[in-house]
Amino acid sequence: MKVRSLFVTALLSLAFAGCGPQGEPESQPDEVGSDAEMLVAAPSRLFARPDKGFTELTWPAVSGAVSYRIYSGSISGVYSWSWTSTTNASSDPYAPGAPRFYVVKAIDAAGNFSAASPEATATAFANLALGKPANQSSFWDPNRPAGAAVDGNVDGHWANGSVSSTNWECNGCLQSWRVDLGESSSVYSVDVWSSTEPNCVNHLHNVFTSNESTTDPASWTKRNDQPLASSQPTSLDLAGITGRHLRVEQNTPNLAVVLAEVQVWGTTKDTQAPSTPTGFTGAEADGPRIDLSWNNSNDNVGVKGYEIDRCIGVSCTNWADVDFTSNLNTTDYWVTAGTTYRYRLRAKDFANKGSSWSIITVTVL
Ligand SMILES: [Ca+2]
Ligand SMILES: [Ca+2]
Repeated sequence: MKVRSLFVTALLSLAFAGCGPQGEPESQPDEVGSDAEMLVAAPSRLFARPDKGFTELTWPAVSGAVSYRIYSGSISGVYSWSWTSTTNASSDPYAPGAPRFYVVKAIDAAGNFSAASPEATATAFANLALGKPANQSSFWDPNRPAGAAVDGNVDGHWANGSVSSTNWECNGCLQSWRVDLGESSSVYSVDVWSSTEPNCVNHLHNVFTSNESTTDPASWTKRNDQPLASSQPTSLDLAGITGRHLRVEQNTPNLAVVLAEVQVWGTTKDTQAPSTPTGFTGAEADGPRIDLSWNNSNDNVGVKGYEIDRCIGVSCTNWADVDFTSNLNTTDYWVTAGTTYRYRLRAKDFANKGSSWSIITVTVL
């Protein structure tokens, strides 16, 4: 029985697992002893969403469940760790930067376990800048090196030794700081921690990235032209750009770049598009309206959401936006009786790569 062999695999893996930050070795013979007691339904879906150093897991609540057991591992179908959640959401801070695979089971009041949910996978974003080679346009003193902004310490107090600083004066130039991530990477967001010294807060900085092996400022792409926020850190959403180098630059001549820490959240370059969503259906309902639903796609890093377009006519191609959602359904209320609509659906990952389209046609009677 497929479910049973999954349980046995999980238990064998758990028995030989080492230590970890959240998962705990399974010690109760719960699943094996309850294989005839599938009284509670399995979670119908599992969503794994990558974030900064962890993965967020959510699933539809199961009627009759009092808690849930989440299983994770680095190989599809083999789960090395498990832990319990009393709600239908949990997060996994384990192994950022590498794919993790998950299933979840519901547990009822009598301690019976359900079968496993469908498997989900995600790669949590890692801080790609941590400990990487950094440089700056000038140096204030040996105790404020460029590397202090990638040492893993966000302490912004000048005296505590974890802040980088350029000089101030430079004949009217714009001082800058930069880091080399070592390889072309998929970058999703950047957190810039300013120094917290009163004369350093709210300095204006710009952030540039480059995928080229060059330090020529003119060839880099500016990613923001706004002052960094006064709150810590300033977070920039880079929507899965490809980049290797990142530069933080003053926009005022003769002011220093003073940085407590720069965190570049991403993964190795993501070249794999999500799988095409299956089970795309559209049902006409009173209103009139069309209810659209589909099954989830998978991706090596994570599915950010689903793009839905429509056009009018059986063979139309002039697509217009309907929705972009991380849910597995949406409703089109802007429909007219006697009209045929064509819908297309695709998954997009965090690097903005799209799956192939699924296309259906729905007629409103
Ligand atoms: Ca630091
Ligand atoms: Ca991908």
